[in-house]
Amino acid sequence: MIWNPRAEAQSPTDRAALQLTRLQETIAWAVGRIPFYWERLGAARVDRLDDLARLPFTLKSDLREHYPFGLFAVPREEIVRIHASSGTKGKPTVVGYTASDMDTWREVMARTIVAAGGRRGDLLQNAFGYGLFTGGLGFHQAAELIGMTVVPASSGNTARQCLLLRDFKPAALCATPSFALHIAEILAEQGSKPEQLGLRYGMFGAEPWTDGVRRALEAGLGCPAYDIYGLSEIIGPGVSGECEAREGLHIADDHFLPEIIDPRSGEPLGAGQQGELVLTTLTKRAMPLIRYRTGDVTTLTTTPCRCGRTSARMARLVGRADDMLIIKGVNVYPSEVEGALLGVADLVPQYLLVVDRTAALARVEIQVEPAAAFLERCASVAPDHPAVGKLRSEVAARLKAALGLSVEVTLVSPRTIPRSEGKAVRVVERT
Ligand code: DLL
Repeated sequence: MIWNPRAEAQSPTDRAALQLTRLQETIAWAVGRIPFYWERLGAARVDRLDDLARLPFTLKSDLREHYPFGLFAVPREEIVRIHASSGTKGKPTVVGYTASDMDTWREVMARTIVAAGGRRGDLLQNAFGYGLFTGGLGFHQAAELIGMTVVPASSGNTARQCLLLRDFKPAALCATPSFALHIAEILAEQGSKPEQLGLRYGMFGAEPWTDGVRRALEAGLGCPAYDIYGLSEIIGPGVSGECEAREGLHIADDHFLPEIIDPRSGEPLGAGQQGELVLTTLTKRAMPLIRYRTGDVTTLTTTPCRCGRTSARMARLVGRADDMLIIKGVNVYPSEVEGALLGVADLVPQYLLVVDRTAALARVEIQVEPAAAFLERCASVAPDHPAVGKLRSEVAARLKAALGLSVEVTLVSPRTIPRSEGKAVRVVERT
């Protein structure tokens, strides 16, 4: 089922015409109302979509420099909602929405929920955090629009989440993939069988996750897992999401125009080439953004999808350009480490990458935890136990093959690696 067939299955030619009109309107709106864009873009003219590539980028630092409300295009009184991203590096990034932006957000999020299987009347357990983070409310308001029953569980309190899953029997669960893994782990400990839960679909996002985590979630929760992407600066969740084909995430490109650029040179890259995703909002009124560098690394495709939606699709994210670690001259994304680890049956799907740069040559340690089956066989994580040695060598060999990097593997006791209730921290750098 398609939530809005007229928009989602629109012919590519009609959509391109719509995108151009909306782009011109957005530029005029931003230049006329936001001093930052007036100075940046002045008399810039866009006669064709390709002309966009000549305009300057907007960076996250531009948002920080205009903290908190300096990039709003409307008086504060016309803003009906404010959200902010977590701000691990200083002040949070603040975003605002007009009433019409809220309609847009509900619309694009409704599309992604329906693409994942959401239907009127379904019960949704929403385990994304409510608050300044866009996850909780982003799902909540769209699920209500569809006519679903929302359980606003919010993040955290894993035992309560498990109780609600067992007693309410929701059709769907949404959460960060790392928190959902933790929920699945506790359910298994409590002896709940995935098929008894009766979940029909799960919607996960807000952090990078691999197909290995997808398989672990599907096994642990007993339902297909769909990837949903978004970022507060652009709108929140709902920028893109997977359909039942799960061959890329459909971008709501009548609202957000995607480009892929080379993160070093800033030059545009073609379809199928991996690079940094740049997004331009086409309908946002409170805080339009032109050529916003997301920092997220992916590829774009416009090949037809069997679901009938005609939008551009993006591949599952490799990670963020700034999450890429350079270790002994080798470029490593945490997601590649995860991909290599998750094929090992004797490990639980949790890891911590510790990069110690205090010595001249960086030392990399990967901490992994044994699965219950391994502990039943050998009841030890001591490094000198032969089975532990064998497991450590297997993991080291896999990482070497996947990353070309020698990594020290430590098997830690069960539950040593901190479990996430929101966005997981998988990398610790000591400098
Ligand atoms: O994480 C919005 C969101 C909420 C998306 C719920 C999906 C579900 P921010 O907190 O602003 O917004 O963080 C945005 O998170 O630039 C990506 O680096 C990362 N991210 C979001 N979705 C995915 C995903 C929300 N599906 C940043 N896969 C983005 C990988 C993701 N990374």
